[in-house]
Amino acid sequence: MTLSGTTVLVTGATAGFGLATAERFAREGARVVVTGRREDRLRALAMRLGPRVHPLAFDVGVRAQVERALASLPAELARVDVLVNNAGLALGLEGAHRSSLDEWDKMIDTNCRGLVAMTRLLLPGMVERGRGHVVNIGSVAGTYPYPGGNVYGATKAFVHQFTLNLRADVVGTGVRATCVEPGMAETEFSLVRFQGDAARAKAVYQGVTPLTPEDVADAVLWAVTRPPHVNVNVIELMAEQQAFSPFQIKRRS
Ligand code: NDP
Ligand code: 8X3
Repeated sequence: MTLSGTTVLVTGATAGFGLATAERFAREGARVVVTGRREDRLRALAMRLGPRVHPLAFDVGVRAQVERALASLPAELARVDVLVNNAGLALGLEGAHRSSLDEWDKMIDTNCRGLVAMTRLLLPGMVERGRGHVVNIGSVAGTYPYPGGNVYGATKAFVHQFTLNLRADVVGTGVRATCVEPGMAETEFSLVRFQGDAARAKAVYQGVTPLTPEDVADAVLWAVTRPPHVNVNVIELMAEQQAFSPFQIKRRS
């Protein structure tokens, strides 16, 4: 499947998976709309990758901004063929009884509300044209619980189920939906989670070869470039050095 003539919109393209995915699709010949809040990074990316890359700065968690941004797209970019809903974040690693409710709200606004708004606004055009692909970035945290994962993991469980329910709704229309669910990967993710504490963020990847943003971009590209009769529902990938933990048993002394 060739990507030239295809318009791809990637949310959260200023760093990490989104940046690698935007670069990858641009290299493959697609027109790419790159989004995020940090406009300077988007402009620099567009300058670097050339005229097929269009920067569009907005906060995905604020519906009015999403609506305004999408309405501002020039006609040739408004027909989005591939939507990569990647923008997202984890904040904090406290137990649920000590977490910040503001941080919980922010994760829900970005990871769930933002993804839902993007999808709802772009999906009708895809269905009308009989072609399109929504790729949602979930996480292994949506399947496997871990201490402090509380709302972050729950938002990713939402992303997983929303993707499957999307499939149930658009089946047979030519529109596809995929959830890509990575494990630990070194990006700005931990820096954001720990509010800029670089030492704490670095420690997360100590002694581990984590996934890279390019590994995730590969998975997205692979799902999108399957023949049109194939829908890849879910891709779960982890670093070889990451796996699942046993149940915790707190024994009475
Ligand atoms: P990064 O922090 O490196 O990148 C996150 C991207 O999301 C940035 O481009 C950021 O742009 C954007 N973003 C965050 N909040 C908003 C917002 N409110 N509006 C618009 N854009 C926003 O993290 P990753 O690349 O690691 O994360 C990408 C996705 O992958 C997330 O959904 C994350 O949950 C998920 N994930 C990450 C894993 C990991 O271990 N790294 C593993 C599994 C899933 P800006 O700040 O400019 O707005
Ligand atoms: C990010 C992966 O395991 O740090 O979604 O939660 S993890």
